[in-house]
Amino acid sequence: SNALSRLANLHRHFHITKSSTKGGGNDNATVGTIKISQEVTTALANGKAVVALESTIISHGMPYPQNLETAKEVETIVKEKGAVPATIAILEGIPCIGLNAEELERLAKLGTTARKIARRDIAHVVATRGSGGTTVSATMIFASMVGISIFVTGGIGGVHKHGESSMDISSDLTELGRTPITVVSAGVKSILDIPRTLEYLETQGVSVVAYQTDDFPAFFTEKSGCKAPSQLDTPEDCARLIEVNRKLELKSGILIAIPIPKEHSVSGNIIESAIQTALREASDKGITGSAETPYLLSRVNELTGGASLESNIALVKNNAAVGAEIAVALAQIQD
Ligand code: PSU
Ligand code: MN
Repeated sequence: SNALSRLANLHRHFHITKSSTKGGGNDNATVGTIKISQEVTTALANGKAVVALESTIISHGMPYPQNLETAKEVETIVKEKGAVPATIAILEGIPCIGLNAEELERLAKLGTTARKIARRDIAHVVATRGSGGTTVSATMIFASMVGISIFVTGGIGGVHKHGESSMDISSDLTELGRTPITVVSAGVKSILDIPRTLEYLETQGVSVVAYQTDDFPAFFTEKSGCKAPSQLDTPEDCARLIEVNRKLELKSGILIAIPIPKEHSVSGNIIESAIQTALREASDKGITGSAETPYLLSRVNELTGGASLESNIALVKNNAAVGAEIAVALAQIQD
């Protein structure tokens, strides 16, 4: 199968440690090692559905202990839907595909003292034997390396407000343009410039699909007011799109945006005023670059009295359920 040949290919480039029980150090002899858990290795070898999960959401996206609880619940949801979860992170310089309970807890407790690892940070974190959560861009890279096609998160990065002058455009968007992974998210937060984010995704050639809606979702709210470029309504239709993208070797990514379930959405006014306050504070304090998104997330949570965190958790779980359904449908087509 496709996954098998990928794994075989990976063996030629990396020393793969399949054990999932020990964290293990990283000396020069093992730089280049990628650790894939036994469960994930078996699933990939057998063409079973696998869902990758990012880990910056654990280290920088949510406070402890909600981050750990959510990470575990998301893995459980993926399993209940019949897929194998593969949370991806770098621990002591080793990229890990599939974390065990101890590793997950270690990362959750590190919180923002962990590195926030985007594409540009990977080599430095591995070389210096650091630990951290992988953002959407870095998680896509590792998922792609081992042959995982689908990856679930809460929200992706985008073009920041005033990004047209600051040039703060998340590397998530360029990664989606160059790596053939399907990212399942609840759209893009209105802490970002949503219309410009959609323009930039078009420039990058990313296939953007809204799920069961024609309005691109805005994370905390179901609608952004921006029309999505395309719509699909079932896991099977999404799986077919992914398979076509692969067969045509387009080599670009797919973004599937799932609206937050109505009962968990935050009132548009409450969230907008919290976002405006947080943006003003970030600007006053000179918080920019990779520190900006984590700052805004935690301030918005404080300003909404925890309501935004509750919504965030609910939408991630919903994305995990739909993402796993798509992964299962994809494994069936590829049989
Ligand atoms: N948006 C969220 N929660 C998150 C992130 C974004 O609602 O945790 C994280 C993701 O890991 C995403 C990263 O890939 O922030 C984007 O960061 P930046 O804007 O610095 O590119
Ligand atoms: Mn940035």
